[in-house]
Amino acid sequence: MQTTPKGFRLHLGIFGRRNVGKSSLLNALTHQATSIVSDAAGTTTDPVEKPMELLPIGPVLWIDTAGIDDEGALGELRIQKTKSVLDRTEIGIIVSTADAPITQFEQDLINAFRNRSVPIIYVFNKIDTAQPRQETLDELKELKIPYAMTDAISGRGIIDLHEIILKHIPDDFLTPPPILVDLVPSDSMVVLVVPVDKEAPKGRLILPQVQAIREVLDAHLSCVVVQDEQLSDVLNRISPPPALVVTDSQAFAKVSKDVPLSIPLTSFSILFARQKADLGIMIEGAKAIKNLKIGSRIVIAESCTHHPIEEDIGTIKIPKLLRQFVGGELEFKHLRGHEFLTNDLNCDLVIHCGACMWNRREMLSRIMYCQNANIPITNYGLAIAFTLGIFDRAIKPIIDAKNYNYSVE
Ligand SMILES: Nc1nc2c(ncn2[C@@H]2O[C@H](COP(=O)(O)OP(=O)(O)OP(=O)(O)O)[C@@H](O)[C@H]2O)c(=O)[nH]1
Ligand code: SF4
Ligand SMILES: [Mg+2]
Repeated sequence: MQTTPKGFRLHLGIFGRRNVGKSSLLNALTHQATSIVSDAAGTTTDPVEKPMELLPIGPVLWIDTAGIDDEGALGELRIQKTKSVLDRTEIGIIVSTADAPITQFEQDLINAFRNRSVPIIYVFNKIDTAQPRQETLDELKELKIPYAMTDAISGRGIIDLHEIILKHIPDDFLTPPPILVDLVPSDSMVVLVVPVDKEAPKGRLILPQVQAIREVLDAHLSCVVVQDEQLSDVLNRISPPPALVVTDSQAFAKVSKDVPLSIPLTSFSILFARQKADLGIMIEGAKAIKNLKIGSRIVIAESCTHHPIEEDIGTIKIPKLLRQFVGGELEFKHLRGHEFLTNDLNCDLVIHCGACMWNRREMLSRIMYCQNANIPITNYGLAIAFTLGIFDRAIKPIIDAKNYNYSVE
């Protein structure tokens, strides 16, 4: 249970002013002393994550945040960390003390979630000490925000809160967009090209490859998994030809030569732009590569902080392809992990990894930041396909299925 990757867990973020009982609420919800509680305001400084199984929906990730109504240098850092949790939250739980009004602080949280189409649940905590004001309840009714009343110490109201949470699970968590099975006929076979080079993890496959195989099996389709060296030989032996070939983007150049034009071809990374992000926007982002000039600024963002598998795709291969494409030097900035420089995205293009370890919400938040700043964003696979001149071919299987436009809500 604990090994379910975070990206598959429903992210439930707990937000609110300092000392309102956020950590106590997390402990009551998880029935464990997960987060440190004290009567000193500002006890939680870094986000506290707790993976758990929440019946009947399955794996979730609770995230307790630092109260962000404080000020000063340390406060700034906390604010950034809490905001980065907000970007990946799929249900926003806003906690306040029972008799407190909705101030600008809570309203800002409400607005941030609303801008992301993230369901909100309001929690009046410490109801053992006071009752919510009628005007606050009326305000929430007006805003159509459900609420629970809790005493996090005795556990009163926690079951009600669970029930409200269950009623507000986002649809795309319950029914995530498919990876590839909707792109091929129901009785078909697909070929997955998985190079096993020195960057591949020892003794295992990476998450997108495993997920694709699992989805094929769940749909009762079949697939052949090959390395790029064996691809030509395997294609010669398969009859009728496969309905689709999916390759690791790093092998795109060779694979696109080996796969006859009559066989649809795409990459894992492009499929994940659809599943984990918004393919329509990422396609437009890739097209912005043609506007790059010598000296253009490019942000290359990777979700993982340490990433031996694709390390040189972001730092070496993509920069090299782009330099060749524009015929000169470019300025690169590399970002890793959750911290996305929301107010320092001073660049002409963002190229993101496939974000396979993350939930879709976080990528949609990043897309939102880029759109607000008027900066095109694309991903590794699309950028590679574009610079290699095989872009139209690589996106065609998805365009043809007319099922690609998962837009940012
Ligand atoms: N009476 C009462 N006290 C509570 C309740 N929930 C939390 N407390 C107390 O309120 C104080 C703050 O609780 P925390 O859970 O640390 O609050 P927090 O919101 O996480 O605070 P920060 O991490 O500082 O932002 C502690 O002394 C708790 O014991 C409640 O429902 N009723
Ligand atoms: S860096 Fe991105 S694509 Fe690579 S494993 Fe991490 S989340 Fe997946
Ligand atoms: Mg706390």
